[in-house]
Amino acid sequence: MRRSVTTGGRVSKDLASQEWIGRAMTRREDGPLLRGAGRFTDDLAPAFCLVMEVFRSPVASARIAELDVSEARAAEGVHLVLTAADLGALGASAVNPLIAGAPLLPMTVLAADRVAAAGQPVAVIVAETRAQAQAAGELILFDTAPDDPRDRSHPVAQWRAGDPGAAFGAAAATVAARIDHPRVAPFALEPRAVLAAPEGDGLTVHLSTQTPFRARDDLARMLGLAPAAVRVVAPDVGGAFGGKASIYPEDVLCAFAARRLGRAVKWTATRGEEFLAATHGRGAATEGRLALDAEGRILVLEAALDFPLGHWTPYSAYAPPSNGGRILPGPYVAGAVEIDLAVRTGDAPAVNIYRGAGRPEAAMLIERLVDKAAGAAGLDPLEMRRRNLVPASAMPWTTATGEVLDSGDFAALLDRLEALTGYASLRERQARRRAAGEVVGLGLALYVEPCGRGWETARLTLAEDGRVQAGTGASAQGQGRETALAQLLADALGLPPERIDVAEGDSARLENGIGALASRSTAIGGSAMLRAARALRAAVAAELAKLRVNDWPGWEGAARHLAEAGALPVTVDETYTAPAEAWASGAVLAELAVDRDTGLPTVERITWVDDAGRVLNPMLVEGQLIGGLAQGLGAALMERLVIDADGQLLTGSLMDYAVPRATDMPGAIRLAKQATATAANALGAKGVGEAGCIGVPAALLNAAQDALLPFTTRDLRLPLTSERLWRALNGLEDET
Ligand code: SMO
Repeated sequence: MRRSVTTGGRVSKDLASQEWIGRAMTRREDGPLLRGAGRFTDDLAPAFCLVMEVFRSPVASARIAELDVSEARAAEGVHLVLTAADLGALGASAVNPLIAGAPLLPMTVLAADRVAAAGQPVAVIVAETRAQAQAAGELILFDTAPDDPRDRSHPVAQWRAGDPGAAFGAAAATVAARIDHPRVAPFALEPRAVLAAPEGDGLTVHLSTQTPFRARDDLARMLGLAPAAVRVVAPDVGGAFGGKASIYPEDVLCAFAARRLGRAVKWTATRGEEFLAATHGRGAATEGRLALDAEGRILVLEAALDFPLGHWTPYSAYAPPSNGGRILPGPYVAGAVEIDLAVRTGDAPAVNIYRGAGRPEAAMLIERLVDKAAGAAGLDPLEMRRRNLVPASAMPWTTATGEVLDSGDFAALLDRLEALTGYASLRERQARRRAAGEVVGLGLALYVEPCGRGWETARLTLAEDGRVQAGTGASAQGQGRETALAQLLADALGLPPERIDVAEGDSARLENGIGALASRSTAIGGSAMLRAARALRAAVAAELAKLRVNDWPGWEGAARHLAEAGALPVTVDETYTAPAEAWASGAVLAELAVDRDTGLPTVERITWVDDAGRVLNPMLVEGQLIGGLAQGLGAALMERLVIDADGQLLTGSLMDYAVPRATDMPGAIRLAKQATATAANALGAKGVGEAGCIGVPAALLNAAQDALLPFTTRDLRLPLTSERLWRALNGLEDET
């Protein structure tokens, strides 16, 4: 038989054809979702399932003086009430130690002596119905005494390169910027939900999660079970964005209650609980300075970054601060750097990853500084960038923070953006509109999006019916992964996609896996699948050879031969570890108008050139880019969680917290692709999932500052609401 299995590792050798990859195939996932036949965790209603409600502290920073649940326990329909005293010793939640020596604060499942944040779980009630559980919650006696608020800053990391002091001394100009990122909600359309059911000696847990295997390991450790005794299934998941990447107290409590009662128990968050008690995103205070030479080249980048953590550290809590520091130079050559990173612990809701996870914070600070530097150097912002970009010929490039940019052509991104937008004529048009009294700005931003570190798993089975069944550790929450991997496998195996089933989101299906996060799942999960396809071809060929079938009979023929010999199913497992991190990149131009009388911002157009390497399905990529753009626009223009001095969340509903709606989207979005090759993974793919949250807010902030340049040069505060823009237009200070 002909076999194309090689050891060279070049992607082309692993693909029998290139017929399906690159096609804008319709998502196979969409039919059931559009017909209302999707099955989310809250849709699952096993017989005799009980309902859990969480009793939360109404205050922050307080000692618990009284907690009496006896009346609640006796209430109608109530099966169980749990307080911290009832839990006994639980295992600790895990934290990814991305920054050596940084404080790790395991979750408090139920507050025992002290509450740090309002909304922190104090007790849970398990009852026949939600109404009964809520009524019983009213019977809980809870009294607190105020305690001093805790707030502590911890210096955790520094990046130093070159001689920053000397560079500042020799500088022709210096610029500084400060950006405070509001806390925001990761805001998945589907709130968190968990359904735990006893299963033999263990548990089956349906969970709205982006990391089922990690949830399995965490639940097992915290409940004192073997990982194999816990099965976590992520059914349809309605978005996650980092907010469902780490285990929560409610997940542990639901599983604990199900084991205690020997009954299925379900908990579904309300929207209010999501704002209050799901992890938050962003919230960092960032300051930076650039020193420039006489030609506008960056001599040194100096920054102080202060990232909030809150009162516990979820698994990925250190991803935002770590990314915020290491990515800060972005696509630019910075001769020297001096970056200080601190994290803040204390009485506030926990902050975890949210789409971008430190990348947006880094991009916004460096892009704002570069725009200010352009002003100081008397250069157009586009020319300023051109002078400072890492050249494609220098790839792989080690940045001043020690990161290795594997690939990319930033100058080509900028050239393409300039050509697509007719940049020079846009500047002329802006001048004409300004002269006519309009408030209009152009904002540029480049970004890098590191993605695809680490490992992911894949399993392939040639089944008895001749179909290929694929299982991936890279789960999905609406990305269309099943469609994309079927396309990849179709080319890798030489089979039409309809003959390939793809499944994800079930810890029983594979030994292990990671999930969907960090813009990594196509790059790493796809590479694992590519290697599994190679292994399946080899395994099937070996089985055929035993039967003395030496000419490749095609997949149907192979299945027939092997079925007759009783040799099916044939299953292979692959764990793929990427040899390096892939760096996606892009360039964005935002055109923004601000109403002179009301301050209302209108995003007239976004033009965006993105480099994601090899693309499996351009329609899915476009969906990721536009979805990320919407969330990036929300962060820049409207989203802000407000916690007052007493620790009360003032923005706990959609009446108070603005998320972008269809009418807030730009008047026009123009997307263009550039693909530079990467050898950082077998597939040659880079990420796109977070790109919109990274480049778009930075471009919008620069556009707003540019629009207001005739009125003020002060650093605008985020989000760029109409009130703030109106105040800036009228020379008034911000009120809040
Ligand atoms: S913020 Mo993403 O889900 O790594």
